[in-house]
Amino acid sequence: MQFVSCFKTLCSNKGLSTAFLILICTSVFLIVMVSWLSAKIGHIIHIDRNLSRLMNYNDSMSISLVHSYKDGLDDLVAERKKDSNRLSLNPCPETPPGLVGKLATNAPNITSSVTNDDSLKRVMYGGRYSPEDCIPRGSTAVIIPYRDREDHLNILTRHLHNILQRQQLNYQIFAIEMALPTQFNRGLLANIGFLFAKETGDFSCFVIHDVDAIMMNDKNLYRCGSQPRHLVTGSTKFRTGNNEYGLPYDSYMSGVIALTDSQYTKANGFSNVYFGWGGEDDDFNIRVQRANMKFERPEKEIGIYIAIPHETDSTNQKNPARFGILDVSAARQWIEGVNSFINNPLKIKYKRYAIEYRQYYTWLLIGVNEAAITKQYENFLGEPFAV
Ligand code: BGN
Repeated sequence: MQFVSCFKTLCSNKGLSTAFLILICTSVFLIVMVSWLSAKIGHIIHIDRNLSRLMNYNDSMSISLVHSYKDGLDDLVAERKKDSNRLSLNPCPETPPGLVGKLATNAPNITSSVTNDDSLKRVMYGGRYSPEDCIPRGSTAVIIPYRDREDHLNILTRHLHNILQRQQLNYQIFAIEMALPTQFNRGLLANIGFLFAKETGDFSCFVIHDVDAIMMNDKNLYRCGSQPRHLVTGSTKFRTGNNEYGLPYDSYMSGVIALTDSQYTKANGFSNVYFGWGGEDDDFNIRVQRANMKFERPEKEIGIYIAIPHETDSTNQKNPARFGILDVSAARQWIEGVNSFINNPLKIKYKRYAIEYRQYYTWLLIGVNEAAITKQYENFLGEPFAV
């Protein structure tokens, strides 16, 4: 009662009611400001925590640039929300229902950089996707080591988003670029990409993917198996006579491969000492065999790829030392590989110059010192190298 009479007095007095109004407005303003600020501070703390997690990962690396990190985190939150909604969903079917099989060579994603495809609208920043209507059977990290081929990367990533969504996969695409002036080193970038992907998410399958390999049959599922998988049964890169899709030799295990964490780790990943073109893939195949595993391929008509034609890259010259390096592959297998970036007396130093959560892929720019690495392993590089 006392409160009501007090209110009446306030309203009847013009000066007092203005003061009362100002008081209410200020309080509302303060409440809004405090909630906004605490949300903002929460976000900043969230970013800091994640950054320090990245920075502690390897004491020999440093981050000089970190872009779009906030966007990545926003998506992550959205993803988590989706996850909790998904709990009431059924697992995705063993065979995804929307697959069409062999693709037409003139499919738009293959020939140009499509921007209005519906699948692209569903991609989350950093090139991530998770099916909305079923629980995916595992999740795949696609790792693309490359340099200076943005045009190919744009075609490939758009194409992959289109197909991997039809395959009902939970996936993220990582593009791992080697900074100049070092010669390109595909094996080393694959290892760093593998470790980065493991740090980023919980992946059950890791696909190491050439930047110019365009999958031509969507039944080629980007999932792992009980053995490492070579997903290429033929490519236009190795066209022979009337055979549109060929392989250069039977033990060729390159282009696109899929391994679980334990398969990749058991082989100790790729060798890190192949700078320039050639050899690292043959070495990896031998590593897999020495670790008592064997690559398997899908059926012939399923593993077909178009290779995007390109000029020879001046910073990926044929490596004349590759024959000698391959000769002593066995001596190096357990002393250098993916373990070179974790706990190893002969740890390889590298720098993460940049991490960007781009629209269609997560981009990592890596710097290494070629001379230092070569010196580090000089006794394990075979004869011709010494010449
Ligand atoms: C091979 C290369 C592979 C390459 C294929 C297909 C070597 C090692 C020689 C000891 N291997 O000749 O790296 O993927 O051609 O182009 O050079």
